[in-house]
Amino acid sequence: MPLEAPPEPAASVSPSSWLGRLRKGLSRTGQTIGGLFVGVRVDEALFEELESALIVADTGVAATSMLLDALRTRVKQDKIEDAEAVRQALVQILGDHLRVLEKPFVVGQVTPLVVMIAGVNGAGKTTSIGKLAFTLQKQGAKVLLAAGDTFRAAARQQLVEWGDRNNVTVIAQDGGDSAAVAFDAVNAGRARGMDVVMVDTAGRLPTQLHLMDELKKIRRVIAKADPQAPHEVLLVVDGNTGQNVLSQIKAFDEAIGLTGLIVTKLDGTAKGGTLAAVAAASRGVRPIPVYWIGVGEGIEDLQPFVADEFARALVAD
Ligand SMILES: Nc1nc2c(ncn2[C@@H]2O[C@H](COP(=O)(O)OP(=O)(O)OP(=O)(O)O)[C@@H](O)[C@H]2O)c(=O)[nH]1
Ligand SMILES: [Mg+2]
Repeated sequence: MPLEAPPEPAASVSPSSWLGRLRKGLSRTGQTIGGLFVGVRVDEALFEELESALIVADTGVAATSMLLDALRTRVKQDKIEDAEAVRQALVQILGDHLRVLEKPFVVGQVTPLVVMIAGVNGAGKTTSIGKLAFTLQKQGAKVLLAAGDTFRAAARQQLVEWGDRNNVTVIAQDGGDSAAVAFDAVNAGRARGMDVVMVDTAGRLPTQLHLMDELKKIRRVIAKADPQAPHEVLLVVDGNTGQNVLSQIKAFDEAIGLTGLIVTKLDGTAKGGTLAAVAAASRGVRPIPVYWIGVGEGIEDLQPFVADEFARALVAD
């Protein structure tokens, strides 16, 4: 049975506070996208400015031209003459464009839900696991963590600290094999009636083929503990990565079959357009949803991705 809906957020994590951080991050382009629409006429110059601003925000050429075409059509059809109304139309069009990436992260249909986390070095994997443990626990889920990053003792320690903060158990081995840690964790998760088992892994570049092979092995060994697992294979990407994120997604997807993304550090990036590029690249292929976005370093700084909210933040007035 699906777990109950999450409780209302506390005042300290009101949507306005994290949306504010998201907006502030996304507006670091010097000139904000929303700012383009203030006190100007609706003419070709506005569309040109908008095109550059979207490119600067790393929206990519394909998504930028899709969005601009849709906006021009809308402006013409609806005979929009007011710049603020154009901004609002863009928010709507961008929200619709991003919706392909929106999908709720469902916990409780299988137990334990085994979640494998991968990504390049420093993307925010371990931090996101810590935040996610907090979020899922708040929804009533029993969570177990696996310190699959066995390369560095400090990495293990970092996850153990997140475990302490959340009061959840962390399965770890001294210098052991990461696939073995993951295997133990899935078995322990089942034996202890856990709802979610999250497996951290060491950072790696898609070009480090032996490390990509190791990731495949971790996936295979998890399936030996539970043939249906891992149920979720998440790639954590740094929101500052820009267009390179597309090749990261492709490489990790080919290696381990991704089911979703976590996009971090959106509180400090001017590259929010990247998600529009990801959405454009998802057209006609299996989209890999963005389950969560990271908007800070704190335990509560993880939010579900909501296309309309993101569009509003990116094109804030
Ligand atoms: N501002 C901000 N910082 C973040 C966010 N997510 C992670 N970080 C920071 O990014 C840094 C790296 O985070 P980690 O969680 O250690 O990244 P990792 O992917 O586990 O790194 P490796 O295990 O070394 O590959 C830390 O300083 C985090 O606090 C976020 O959403 N916003
Ligand atoms: Mg880590």
